[in-house]
Amino acid sequence: MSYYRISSLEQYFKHYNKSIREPRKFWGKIAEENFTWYQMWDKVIDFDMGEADVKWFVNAKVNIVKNCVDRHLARRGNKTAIIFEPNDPNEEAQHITYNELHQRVCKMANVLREQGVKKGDRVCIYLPMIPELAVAVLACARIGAIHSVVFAGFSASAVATRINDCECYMVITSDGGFRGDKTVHLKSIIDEALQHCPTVHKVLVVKRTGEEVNMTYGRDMWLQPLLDEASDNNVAEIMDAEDPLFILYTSGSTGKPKGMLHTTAGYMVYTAYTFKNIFAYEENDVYWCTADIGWITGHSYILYGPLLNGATTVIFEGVPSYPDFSRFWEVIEKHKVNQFYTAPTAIRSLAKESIDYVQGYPLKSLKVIGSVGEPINEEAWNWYNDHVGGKRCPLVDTWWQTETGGIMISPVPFVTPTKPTYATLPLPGIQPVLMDEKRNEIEGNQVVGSLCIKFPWPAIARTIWGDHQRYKDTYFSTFPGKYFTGDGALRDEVGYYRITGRVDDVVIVSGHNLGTAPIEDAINEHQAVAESAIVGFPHDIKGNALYGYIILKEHGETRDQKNLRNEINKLISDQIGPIAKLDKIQFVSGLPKTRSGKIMRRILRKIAEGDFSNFGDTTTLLNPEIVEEIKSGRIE
Ligand code: 6R9
Repeated sequence: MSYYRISSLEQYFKHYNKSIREPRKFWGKIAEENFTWYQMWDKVIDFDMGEADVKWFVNAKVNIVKNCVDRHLARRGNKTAIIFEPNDPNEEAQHITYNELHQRVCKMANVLREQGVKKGDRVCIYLPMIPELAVAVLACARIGAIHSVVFAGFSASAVATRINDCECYMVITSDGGFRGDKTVHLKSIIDEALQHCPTVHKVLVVKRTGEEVNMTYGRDMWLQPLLDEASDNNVAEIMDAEDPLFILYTSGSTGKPKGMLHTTAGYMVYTAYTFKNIFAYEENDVYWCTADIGWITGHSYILYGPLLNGATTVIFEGVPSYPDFSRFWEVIEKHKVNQFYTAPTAIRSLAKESIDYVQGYPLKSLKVIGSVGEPINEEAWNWYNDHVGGKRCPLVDTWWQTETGGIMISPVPFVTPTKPTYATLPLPGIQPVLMDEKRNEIEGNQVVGSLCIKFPWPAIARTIWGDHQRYKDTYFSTFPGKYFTGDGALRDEVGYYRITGRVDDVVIVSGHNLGTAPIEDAINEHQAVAESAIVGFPHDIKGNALYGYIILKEHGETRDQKNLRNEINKLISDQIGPIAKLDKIQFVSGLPKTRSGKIMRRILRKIAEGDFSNFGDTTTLLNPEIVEEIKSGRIE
């Protein structure tokens, strides 16, 4: 019997129980039957949760791109692998077959090798959502270079930090990119970043906008002429199961971003398996995930998961609001999309516009609709279910993280009965537990706690690049022996999970994880600022928005507050990116602090929310009088 596909609730429980009782047999069988390997493993799993040490498919040899592309050529060579839908609806969409994708990846892989990229080297990819982004990622994986995709909305200084942290040898970028009615000038951002990046020797530039750019002699090269010269014959690197596949940065609650490292075989097996089940993908379906490849959702469920299953995956360059708010629905009709996967923030922003934008489109091709990135509120869930899913498509609310590599808790469509705002049940292999403040596991149902996972799954990140101690401290020390997600959750009377949100200092704004510490660091660089504290507060469209409490140095107090607010947001925009700008800034004379000097963010959060009831225990505050002042100066 095969475990690859769950087709009934009874079977779900059967597979789930098998995966818990005999994880080695369960994953071993899936891995053996659905992938091509150069060499099989000695052991399915080897782990020590205390040391945060996990290995899957020990000593197996494999190449993930052979499995994403080459393996399909015999049967699906002429099938469309990627549909590229440009930002401008008047620009023609591209259909790239598996044969063409193979040829393009091989050429790109040869270019990388010719430019000196070797197995294990880090390559930073800073590109808009164009086919070259997919090709660059796959070409790196094909030759064993570790890709580090940086979302093309990040500023020069944020890119530089990420390039330096993992010491990239090369950057792949473009002249610019189109997003809605804007053009983003990526090459000039890279030029600025590279003034501070001594390890970068080569920059390959894709031509997309045709704008004029500076090319540094000996370092920068246009990509196309190199591809034109390259052979399409390329021998893939033989990779160990645990060889690094990619680094992807995620915000930490303190300090610099964390370079989450994913390795090859476990990630491959888990993203393929979850894609197949969560989207009920059938051979001729067209699948579309609207995320950016710069985030984990794009890595796992635009590229790797779909391609591993020989699927047709849409890459969309644009935004939901351009040229108008019917863009998503128009694309679904145009390409007859069967599975559609997007984020609550996009749903909320579209739901507030006229219903005519969506009602003009029957959306009959849709079979499954999905949500990811943050809790989906009931109103958004219902709107999505009614107007997009037509009440006939199962809505899969998928909970997971950059660190988990793939979807962890989600309904299986046509199998698990859905419930608004609930991610429902764990996938096979996933053992969630809720923990109380005393670090005990909470048994039974109708309970709330901190969400942990108590057994490794194949796609768990293996470490933080260059800092295993931080990995251990962040994820495995709060609840010893367990992986701590940083999220709170409740388990209802039937055992369904509902994720309630972060319990640490990460705020999710429009689906983007933002650590408050780096934003505070940016603000504190302003010469007029003495200290600052950032918290999230609920926002109709973005889910959460940022509220800043800022103490000014004396000379700042005489300055025009509006100008100061603008300068502070400009600083944040330059250092991190526009997504991290503050919606509200309140200048205060002090911050509520404990005797040990910790800012009591709980109180600041409540004030930002406008909830003045029950501040909890304030007896440990050094300066309780400040609370009144902050309350009365709250920005509406
Ligand atoms: C895939 C992704 C991870 C954090 C996670 C949680 C939140 C993601 C969610 C969800 C409620 C869902 N999150 N999916 N919360 N319901 N379906 O988004 O990864 O960017 O690392 O964010 O996002 O708080 O801890 P990442």
